[in-house]
Amino acid sequence: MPSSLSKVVTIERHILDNQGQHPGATGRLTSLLYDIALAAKLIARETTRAGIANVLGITSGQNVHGEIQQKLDVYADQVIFRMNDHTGRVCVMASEEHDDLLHIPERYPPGHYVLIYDPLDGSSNIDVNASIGTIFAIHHRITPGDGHGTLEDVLQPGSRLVAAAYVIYGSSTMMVYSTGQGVHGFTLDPSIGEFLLSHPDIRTPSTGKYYSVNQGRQKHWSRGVQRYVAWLQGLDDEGREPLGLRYIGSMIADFHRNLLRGGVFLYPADTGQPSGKLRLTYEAQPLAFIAAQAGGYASDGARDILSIQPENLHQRVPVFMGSRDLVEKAEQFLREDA
Ligand code: P6P
Repeated sequence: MPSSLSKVVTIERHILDNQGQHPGATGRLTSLLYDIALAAKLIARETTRAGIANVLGITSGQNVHGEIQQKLDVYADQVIFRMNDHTGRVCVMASEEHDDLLHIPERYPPGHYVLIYDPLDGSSNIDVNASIGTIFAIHHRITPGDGHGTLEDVLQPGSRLVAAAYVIYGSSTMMVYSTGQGVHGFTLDPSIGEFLLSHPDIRTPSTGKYYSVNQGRQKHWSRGVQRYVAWLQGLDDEGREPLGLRYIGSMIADFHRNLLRGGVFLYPADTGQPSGKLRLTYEAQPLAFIAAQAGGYASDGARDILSIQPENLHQRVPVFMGSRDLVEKAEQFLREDA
């Protein structure tokens, strides 16, 4: 085989190759991940031409959080639902853009998996051409029977995730996923419309070069968080070099850079946001799963995010995630401050 072909590993090929490590695998998860990749390609196509395809700008609507919906938010949300509502692989979905569960239409058979997603995270950055992302979390259904999924199927701890993925629409479009067998990155080759393996077995360094936080909210943080960030800046020790501050206000972009280079992303609780800003089920849990699979860690400041039992679909959670040493240091400062 020509050497150039031996390097062409598509998502489907990689998942199928990996599937061998899942005894009793049926191929349903492989197909579901492929459906997700197709949705990502459609969203990528719109994001890369947003400025000319009249999909820039805002809609007249707001989402459940009172956030103004960007046209691309609505498009991405609809694409993901429609790519998965008829396949017979999903029993229920949930999206950042909808208050309630998204049920499979009666004309289609419900499936086995639960799909929870943030269709376009960081969408307020669309009009300024900053990288944005889509986040997916996949659970097995836990309620008996083969009918429609329920809220119980959705509100599971991250430790039970079957798979998680994110797509980053940046200088290139990448899909990063894990099914519990490590973390693997694929780059979209627009000339053939396929995601090709570009970052096999991603491991995040145990410590890092960057910290990512909205420094502008410093006066609203707890004393423990303020002391932690001062530590990251080396302000407590003349002899220790500071980490670089990298924060572009789009979590997927900050998370992805830190995953590859080492670092910590934090969105802590503060006086204005007592539970932080980020949502547990479709932002913190999937990224915590991926961080852990890459050798990193994600905490709410006190405990592993993957151990948290969600109480409701849109609950928020403080987030410290990335290089294990840096996240455990945050827990130490917050414990001392408790
Ligand atoms: P702030 C985008 O709205 C988002 O959910 C994340 O992608 C991002 O990291 C964060 O909010 C930015 O929030 O308060 O710093 O503007």
